[in-house]
Amino acid sequence: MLTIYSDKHRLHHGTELKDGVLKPCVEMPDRADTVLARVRSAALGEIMAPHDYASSSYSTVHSERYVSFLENAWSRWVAAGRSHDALPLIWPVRDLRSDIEPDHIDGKLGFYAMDAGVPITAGTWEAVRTSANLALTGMEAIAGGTSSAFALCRPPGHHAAAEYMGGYCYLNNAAIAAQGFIVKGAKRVAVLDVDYHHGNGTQSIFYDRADVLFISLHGDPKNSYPYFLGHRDEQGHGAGMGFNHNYPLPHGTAWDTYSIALDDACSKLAAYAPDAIVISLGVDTFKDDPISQFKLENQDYLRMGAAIAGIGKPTLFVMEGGYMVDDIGVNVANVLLGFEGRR
Ligand code: Q9C
Ligand code: ZN
Repeated sequence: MLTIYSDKHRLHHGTELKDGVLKPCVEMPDRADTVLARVRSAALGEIMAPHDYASSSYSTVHSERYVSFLENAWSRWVAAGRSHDALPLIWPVRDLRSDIEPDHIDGKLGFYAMDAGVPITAGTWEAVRTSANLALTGMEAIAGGTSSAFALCRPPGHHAAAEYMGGYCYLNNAAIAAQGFIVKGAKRVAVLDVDYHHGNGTQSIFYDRADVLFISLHGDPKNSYPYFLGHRDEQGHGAGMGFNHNYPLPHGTAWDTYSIALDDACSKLAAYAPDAIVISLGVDTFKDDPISQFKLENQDYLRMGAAIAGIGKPTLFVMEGGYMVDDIGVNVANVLLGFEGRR
């Protein structure tokens, strides 16, 4: 399988507010390095660099003012006299106004963020745009006839919506790729999100559309981040009604339960007959993940890949979460090897 990768992810490493303390993000550069090392040692296939794309390529799913905010946030922060990572500290919840964008960077950060897990540093924008470019490059390879590809994205993307960042995500790489397929002429595209956390950003972006099916398997939001989206009754809106499916699963879910939901999701995907499938590939469903609560084992990821291959469509894998650094290389490669019918 073709892998698309860039070292530029290393430009992004920041701090998050976690357990009441500012700490280095668990979403760290070592993650991508481990995955790349395993892609090499498993001889998965060619590794290529991303093409460059203009910022307007991301405005297919994000608003122009949000992309412009991301591009300029660090220089605004520095101009306000700050030198540590930029983090939001105030949000326009419920009856506060969100119809007027603040001018001050402190107001903008809260306006465009859902939590304090999205630090902006000097190198963040370059890493973020390169991550989206990896997904676009993989999409173009598949649109050009390649049957599958793996975009080794970092930072991840599925919590980012049209106008907000959150959960280590800034641009929604999977959504940008899915929309890219549509722009290139696909009639229907499906996104299957297997990250432990609900893909709230991707759901939000495609919620009122029938041409992009979104299916997510994740920790029940009653007890797992992002808490405020991902329930079973969210099935789409307007033309999109019936094209959004959530499978919230309890803490402790292991392969026996997970695979039943995955098989059901794969049947829905096959019935939709998409021209292409985008997999939001998080492996934070692993039993030893430090921030998640499922119990999948190394070998289960081979089975996950085989189940996805069973749908039989051109497939773009886009890296999302997974924080047990020692195992994410093995687990990601197992999905890709399982997809290819290799062991
Ligand atoms: N510090 C992904 O797996 N943690 N994101 C709390 C505030 C949220 C996980 C954030 C975990 C987000 C892509
Ligand atoms: Zn996750």
